[in-house]
Amino acid sequence: MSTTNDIDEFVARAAESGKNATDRFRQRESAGSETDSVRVSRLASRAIQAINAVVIDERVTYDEYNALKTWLIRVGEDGEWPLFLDVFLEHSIEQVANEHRSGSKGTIEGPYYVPGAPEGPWNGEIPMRADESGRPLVFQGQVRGIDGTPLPGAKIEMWHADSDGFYSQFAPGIAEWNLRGTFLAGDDGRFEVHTIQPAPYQIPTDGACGQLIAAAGWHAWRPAHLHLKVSHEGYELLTTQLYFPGDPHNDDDIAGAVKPELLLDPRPRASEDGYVATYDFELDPV
Ligand code: MBD
Ligand code: FE
Repeated sequence: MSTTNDIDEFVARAAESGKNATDRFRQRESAGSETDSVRVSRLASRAIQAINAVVIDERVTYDEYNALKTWLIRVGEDGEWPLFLDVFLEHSIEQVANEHRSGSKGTIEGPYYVPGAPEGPWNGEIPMRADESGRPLVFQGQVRGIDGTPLPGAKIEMWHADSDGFYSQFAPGIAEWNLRGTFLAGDDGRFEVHTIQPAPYQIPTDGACGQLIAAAGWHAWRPAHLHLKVSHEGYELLTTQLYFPGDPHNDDDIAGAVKPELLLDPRPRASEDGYVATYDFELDPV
């Protein structure tokens, strides 16, 4: 049952997630690389022209222009630039970056990756709370090259939301590495990870992104997903997400990051509660 307190708590914790993503991004990315001025000029000119074309086309008013200024200032104040960009732009960046691949499909990384999650086995179980709620999920498969060669020792980094839709290190009050782990494939390239089914994710509703979504009458949902980075020396790193069939938002993910190849096919487990989902990764050689 949802009470007002639950909703207040959700809003408070979700709001911090956007802001924390800005702090994390700053820690990870140094000042930003030098970009050649010809390229800067070309990209900046085209982006500015594209927005000017919308203004002329749509007869944008001073009231609307001032609303835009107010909103852009707020995106920065709320620390939601990484959230906004990863939700509305990263899918195109990823499309361009990965068009050449013939192996498994990638999709966006999103704002909540943290490098260096502790390495298991721990009997294949991702770090989780003793009373972690959610349906048990066994995620298994094999990592291969695109020619079918198994890749022993391939690294599988996995991170995902809990059954309330919160990510550790971004929403407060969750143990540091909860539902974040690094796993190594065996000699045959096979891996098995025990976790719980994540909940669908709602973009924080009380910050600047939420304000835009509400003002536009959009919904704020991403379908439930597992985030993965799969890597092996000599192969291109694969950053991807996997989704669950039947999720109402698989067809209208606000982040535009679902692809048909990324849907799992979970089966009920024979003797225990929960599901098994099998997914094989094929990595492109560098
Ligand atoms: C997420 O969990 C996510 O994966 C993306 C892309 C954006 C916001 C939240
Ligand atoms: Fe996510």
